[in-house]
Formats: sequence, structure tokens, C-alpha cells
Amino acid sequence: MSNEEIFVTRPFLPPLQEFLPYLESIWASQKLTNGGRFHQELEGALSQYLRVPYVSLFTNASIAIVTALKALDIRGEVITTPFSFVATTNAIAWNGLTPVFVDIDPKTLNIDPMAIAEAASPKTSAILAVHCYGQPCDVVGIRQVAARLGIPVIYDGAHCFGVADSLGSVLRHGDLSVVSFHATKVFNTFEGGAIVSPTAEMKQRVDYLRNFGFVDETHVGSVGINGKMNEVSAAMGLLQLKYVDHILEARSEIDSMYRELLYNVDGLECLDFDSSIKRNFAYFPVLVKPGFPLSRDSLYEKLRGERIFARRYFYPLISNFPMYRHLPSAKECLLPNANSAAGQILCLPIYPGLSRENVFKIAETIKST
Ligand code: T4K
Repeated sequence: MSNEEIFVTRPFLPPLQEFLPYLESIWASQKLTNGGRFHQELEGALSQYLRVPYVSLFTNASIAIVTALKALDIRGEVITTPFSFVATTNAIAWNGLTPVFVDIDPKTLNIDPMAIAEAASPKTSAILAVHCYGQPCDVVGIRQVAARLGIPVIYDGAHCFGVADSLGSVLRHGDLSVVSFHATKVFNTFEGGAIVSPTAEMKQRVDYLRNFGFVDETHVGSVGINGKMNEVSAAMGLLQLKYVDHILEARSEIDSMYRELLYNVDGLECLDFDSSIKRNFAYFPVLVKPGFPLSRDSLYEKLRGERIFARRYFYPLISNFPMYRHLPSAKECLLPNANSAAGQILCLPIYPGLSRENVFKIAETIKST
């Protein structure tokens, strides 16, 4: 058996020779960024592929979430989940807003609409929810709470590329949705991301904000930022789109293998996903429960000993990081499900290039405890 390092993910890289013509075209045009040909093409292609109305490409999802909060002119407090990558809450704080953490549903690990309703106050101005691991939130429940409160919903759909129901991508939900195209994601543009807007007016506002706030050459209408995607990244996106079905299929096979191999391991729970949606198999999260012979951290270390680099996404909880733990909503007793998940979660390697042999090796290492 090989002794190669096995990472939690590896980017999908199309054949290099297929990328070269895109680079030649960029070199010939000398248009490197600021809404070039590939940028325009990718916005259109993604809107078609995802079946969403308006796509604005971004340099990464972090800047996109920061911009989404700005585009909706959010002030005051934003209710959010502590069980996410730190970028979610950082985007709130970066806008000078106050995050209010609420607990998650223990089954889906997504924000609990009931908890949102209980935590809401007159200062609540928005909900920033995360479709964690590409598992859709209870979008109906969240919509109802938001409508009652009269506030917008932003979805951090960083993990959601390719997750869809019969009407299209889950990214169509909310007042704005954000997706990540980071190298570690199902679909990558090296670094990158996008905002999905429901209307042409909102897309235009997002696009102005993305470009420093410029409305035209001499007018700056709002305090914008530089969030533009460059042409090389956009070209990578166009090429990746040609392989996306293959990527999803390869991930799906690994997911099935894990589920078969890890079925009935005492104390190990493979996270269930909503069976009515088309999944993207972005992550393979398992919960290491008290019935398992090792603690989550001991299993993590054991795997490392075999050069298998699983990751504890998302531990520590965002609410336990130094910049947020002073918040009244960060108290552990208010977030029992999130704290429990953060203590038990382990994401196993999953990516198209992961060999069957290595999936067996990972499963065997887990089972031989
Ligand atoms: N919201 C949510 C819910 C998110 O999960 C994220 C990002 C964001 C917002 C923000 O999206 P972006 O602003 O990034 O677009 C990684 C990613 O950097 C991050 O994008 C992702 N979520 C997070 C869950 O995972 P790290 O610190 O774990 O990455 P790193 O560098 O340790 O990479 C993990 C493994 O991937 C490495 O051990 C090897 C492999 N890898 C990584 C890179 C970058 C490669 O093989 N090649 C590569 O180029 O955060």
C-alpha cells in the first residue's frame, strides 16, 4: 500500500494543455481583469448552469459576503450560526455589525429557525445562514421567520456549488446568496466566489460595490471595495465547467464507498443528507460519538499517523474564537448542539483524484481501533 499523503481535499485540475489556449487569448487581448471576455462568459455560463437569475463573480467568497451585507445596507445585529468557517462571522464583524449566534439543528448542523425566532430583538437586521457542507438549510422555516421579522436573509452557500432541487440551485434562495470557488471547493477558480442576486437592480448594485462603488468613469455612488475576479480565474472556471459532471460523479462514488465501508461502525455516524436534493459531495462529515472506542481528536491523530489528513471542520466553534467569545450569544450553554457537533465532527478526505485503494485504507484505519 502506498504511503502518500492524503489530504482532506485536492483541487480538480483539468489537463494543462486545455488551459493554455485561454492563457494565450488573455495574453493576446492584454485584458487581465475588470470585466474581460472570460469574466462575462463565466457569469453567463454559471447563471445557465445553476439556473439562477443573476451571477456576480468575486475574487473570493469572503469579500462576496462582506459585499452582500453592504448591498442590503445591513445595520445593527445579524443572527448567524457559530458552526461554520470563521469567514462567515468575520464578514459580519468586518462591516462593523454585531454577530448574534444561535444554535443549530443537531441533524442537519444548520441554523435552527426556531432558535432564530427566539433570539430576535428589535436590533436584529438580517439573518446570515450557512448551507453547511452543501446540506440545504430549512429555507422555508427561515423565510417565514425573516418575513415575520421583516428582515432579509443572506445565505453563505460557500459549499453549495451544484446542490440543486428540481427548480435549480439552492443558491437561488434568500435575498442574496454567496458561493465559493476556492481551490478546496467542488468547482474552483483558484480563488473565487460569486453573489447570486434575484433582480437585475440588485445585481447592478452588487456590481458597483464590487468595483469600488464606480457607477461610471467619474462617479462613485457608494463605498465599494475591489472584489473583481481576474481573467485567469474566470478562464479556469469556464474550463472547470466542462468537467463538472465528472467531478460530481467521482465524488459521489467516494461518498457511496465510505457509506458502505463505514456502515454500522459503533459510535461513528456519517452525516445524513436530504435525499430529495441533488448533492455535490463537497465534504464527507462524520460524527465521532461516545460509543466509538477513540475520541474524535484521538482518531484525528491516529489518521495523521497514517498520513491521512482529515480535518475538524468546524472546530473550534466560531463563537469560541477570542474575538467573539465575549459576546452574550457565544455562551456555551446557549449553543449545546453546536458545541457538541464541534467536539465530534471530522471531515474525511473526498476529491475526484482519491483512489479506491486510499478510501479503503482510510476506512480500515478507522475500523481498526
Ligand atoms: N463560508 C464558508 C462556510 C466557508 O467554508 C468558506 C471557506 C468561506 C465562507 C470563505 O470562502 P473563500 O473566501 O475561501 O472563498 C479551507 C479554505 O481555504 C476555505 O476556502 C474553506 N471555506 C475552508 C472550509 O477550508 P483551510 O485553512 O482548511 O485550507 P487549507 O489550506 O488547510 O487546505 C485544506 C487542504 O486542501 C490542504 O491540506 C491541502 C488541500 N489543498 C489546499 C489548497 C489551498 C490543495 O491540495 N491545494 C490547494 O491549493 O481552509
